[in-house]
Amino acid sequence: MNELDTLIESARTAFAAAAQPADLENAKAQFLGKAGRVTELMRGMAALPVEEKKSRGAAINLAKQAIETALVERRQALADAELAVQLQAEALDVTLPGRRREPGGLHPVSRTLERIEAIFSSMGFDVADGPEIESDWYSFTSLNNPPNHPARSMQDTFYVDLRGEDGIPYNLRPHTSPMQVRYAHQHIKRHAAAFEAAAADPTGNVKAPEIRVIAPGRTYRVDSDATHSPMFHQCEGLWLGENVSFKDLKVVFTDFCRTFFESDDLVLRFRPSFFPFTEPSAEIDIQFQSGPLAGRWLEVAGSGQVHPNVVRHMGLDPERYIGFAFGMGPDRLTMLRYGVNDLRLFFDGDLRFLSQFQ
Ligand code: 2U9
Repeated sequence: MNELDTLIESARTAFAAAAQPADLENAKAQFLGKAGRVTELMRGMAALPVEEKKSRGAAINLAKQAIETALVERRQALADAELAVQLQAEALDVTLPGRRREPGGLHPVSRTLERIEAIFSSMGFDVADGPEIESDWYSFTSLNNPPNHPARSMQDTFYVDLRGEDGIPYNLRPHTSPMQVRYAHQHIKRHAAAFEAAAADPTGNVKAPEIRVIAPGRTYRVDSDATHSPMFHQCEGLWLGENVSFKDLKVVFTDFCRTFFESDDLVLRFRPSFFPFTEPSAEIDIQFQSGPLAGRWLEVAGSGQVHPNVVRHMGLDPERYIGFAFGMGPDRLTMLRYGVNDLRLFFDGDLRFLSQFQ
């Protein structure tokens, strides 16, 4: 092997030994750089006789080209290896299952609220919705709560840091009844001509449109255990007219319970009770005749004939307008319907529980 072949061979070996691009550039300098071996050989030609210079120059050039080719090949090999490592590191397993979006669904209590709304709508009730932050007048005074009633205390009701015109802080509504008082005010305004005509008619034959409304929604009380949550749901109902009686309450509520629980032989019991906003008042219990809850009396609602003071606060004459109201807890109705024994499960947001209702 001649001197030039040996040089090419040692360049190839040096390039092959370079594990990194920077090592390779250092190796290149040893052979092709200003002080490199090839440059040295070129300089050595100066001492040669003219006739030898040509062939020697051509041979050195060939050797130089061979070294440059080896360099380019090694550069490419290092770049390929680097790319291969990167591809390996960033490899995607296209056989992994995708991140699917699970189908969502309505919260069980929302399903109950929709059911209640559908049933009462079919009986001609409007559905009213309104503020959850209420004034003292709407939450308590309009509903015939005396000024010192314990429901007004901070042990029972949440207050916000904002006072109404009366100087009393606003509260988080403890029931949805204020909404029905608001609804009555709107209803009377909307049908003002009819109410005036009815009031002016000496025969009593002219009637204003009745108030028939339910108010479902969130309510708040200072209370927390397995059967009470500081935020809970209520649905109250109100039917006021000139000839609406307790009999109508019994018919409406029996029909509602039988439809809601899909149980035609379910029976109701009205038990005397007391509420400031109704007089007389009654608790409503139901009894299933079959199924897991058969035979037990279960309390599902409160009710009563609307108190004359409340009728007056709604803007109506209690000598003329009479009717009934009721209130129930959709959370409790949901527990009964699905056999859930801890109210807190509804508000923990645990999908293992919630997804069972889809
Ligand atoms: C107006 C006048 C009267 C609504 C009524 C009840 C009886 C009642 C409870 C049931 C379960 C609340 O969620 S609960 O704890 N409610 O017992 N509510 S009568 O009476 C009204 C409503 C509006 C204008």
